Amino acid sequence: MIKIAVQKSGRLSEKSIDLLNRCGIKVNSKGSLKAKASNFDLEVLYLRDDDIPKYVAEGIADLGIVGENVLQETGLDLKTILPLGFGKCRLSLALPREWDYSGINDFQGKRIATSYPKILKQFLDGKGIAVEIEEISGSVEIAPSIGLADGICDLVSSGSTLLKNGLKEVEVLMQSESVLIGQKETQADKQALIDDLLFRIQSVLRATQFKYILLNAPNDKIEAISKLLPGMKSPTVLPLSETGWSSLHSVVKEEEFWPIINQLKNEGAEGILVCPIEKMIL
Ligand code: PRT
Ligand code: ZN
Repeated sequence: MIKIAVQKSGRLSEKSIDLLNRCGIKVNSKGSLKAKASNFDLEVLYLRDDDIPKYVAEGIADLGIVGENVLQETGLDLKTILPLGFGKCRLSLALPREWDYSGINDFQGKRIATSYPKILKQFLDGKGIAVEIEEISGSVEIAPSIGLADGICDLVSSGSTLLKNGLKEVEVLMQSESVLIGQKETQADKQALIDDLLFRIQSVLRATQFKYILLNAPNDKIEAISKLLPGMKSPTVLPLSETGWSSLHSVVKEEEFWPIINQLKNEGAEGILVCPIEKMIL
């Protein structure tokens, strides 16, 4: 049995469980602090995100899903196995909107409120800036307006929280997303299960980047269209019942699809369908 630690309730909870579900692993996520999967040798531990790296470092959990921001703040020597693509945000310094910001030296000697004192100190030390750090665990964005600090260092995604609190983002310390973490040295008897889970996660993540594409084209254009849509090995070409026409099936990266759409149409492609892929095994 392997154990994976995920956030109990918060921004990463639902997506973490959803990822396991999409890997075909059925796990009850309601109410309890731990739950065994019904069809995989896996136990899920539901924890506060800040505690997840420590549980993995101490071997209580073999794997964990956590934001890179939290992992870096704990400073623990763990292995980042895979970026998972959700929970994207950045850790930034922000100042009151009216501040006429001229550069990082503006922070010299100032008071900064944050829940990320280690990352902040490391960043500013590297730039020769000394500040007074007010460590607080939540509602960081109100610190300047209540006189607790001159500025803040906090996570930003849309930027609307900063805006609502009269603040502006002036420096980005790090970009972050959720990652799968593990120990540097895995226990040998667990490696096969971990590899199985990783294989499933990679198949699911890969599938989200690709689309299945089907189109109809005149037979004399199939070669040119195949060059635009090479797919995993080569496209599937099936004859249509209408003479002289074929249906071509392939896979394409989502971001590559839009730039080639006009070329496909110019080559005579018609009836183009683009569908999601659930799992993709190379
Ligand atoms: O209870 P527990 O300790 O487990 O949860 P938590 O309250 O510490 O964390 P939670 O659930 O808020 O966030 C979990 C993880 O989600 C973080 O560690 C990040 O890796 C990731 N994440 C992604 C974010 C955001 N985006 C985010 N926007 N975490 C927090 N925020 C907050 C930010 O602190 C600020 O208050 O959202 C606000 C800013 O959002 P915008 O959209 O207004 O810019
Ligand atoms: Zn937390």
